[in-house]
Amino acid sequence: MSVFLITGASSGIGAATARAAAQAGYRLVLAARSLDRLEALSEELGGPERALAVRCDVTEWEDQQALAAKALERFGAIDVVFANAGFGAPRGFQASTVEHWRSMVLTNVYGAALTVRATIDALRSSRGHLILTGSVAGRRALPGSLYSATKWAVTAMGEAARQELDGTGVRVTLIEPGAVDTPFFDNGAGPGSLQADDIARTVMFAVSQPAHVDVNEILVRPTAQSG
Ligand code: NJP
Repeated sequence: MSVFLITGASSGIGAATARAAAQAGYRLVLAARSLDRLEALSEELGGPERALAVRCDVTEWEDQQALAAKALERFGAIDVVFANAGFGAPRGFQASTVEHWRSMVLTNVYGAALTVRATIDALRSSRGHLILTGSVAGRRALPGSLYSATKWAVTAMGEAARQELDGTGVRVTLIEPGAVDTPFFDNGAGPGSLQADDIARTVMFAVSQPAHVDVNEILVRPTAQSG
């Protein structure tokens, strides 16, 4: 059974993808800061032999190294890495707080890079698959949105990793969601938005392609999203 590691697995897109991957027969490594929620999900997916819950703050290099080490210790390989942890901020260059900005930039950009750094040797060994959660906002700039700038960085990171890994057998996919109804939004994503399961299916489409097919980007909007 192949091994699927997910950051931001305690909620939303990450949790939905964990359920879809378990359904497809993967063993899971579930990472986030909320260990209680990860353990509940692990139980739901068959317990720690099937889904290992690991507390990991993606902005902490020690946590990321320990995450990769625990995954390898438990399962012996890592086949898919889904660097998905992230969050947003209110738009406006005078909105939010500088502390929130700092945390968002560190999580969305530095955190994703640390996940790649911590797992890239394991991916090379398994000829595995790296998936990053970018955004529609990483493909077009949103007004007053530093969040959008962090996701442009993720877009670049995906392509940078793809070029570094070219020829190794490792595939790299950027998932670029539009509005998805998850706790990402304090007050819901609005009517007609995507559900986390819609993005989970997209991820599973990319990973289930034959080894010679690398789906590099998938941008998914709700049918009714203009921007
Ligand atoms: O949001 P949510 P989504 N270290 O809040 C984790 C992107 N996206 O599923 O640590 C480790 O349900 C947090 O866990 P916890 C978005 O930018 C979304 O929608 O326990 N984990 C939770 O599991 C993000 O990259 C939309 O609090 C950390 C998860 O991240 C990804 O989709 C649109 C962490 C967030 O789950 C998943 O977001 C789009 C840390 N330091 C892109 N900080 C959308 N929803 O519309 C947070 O284009 N997490």
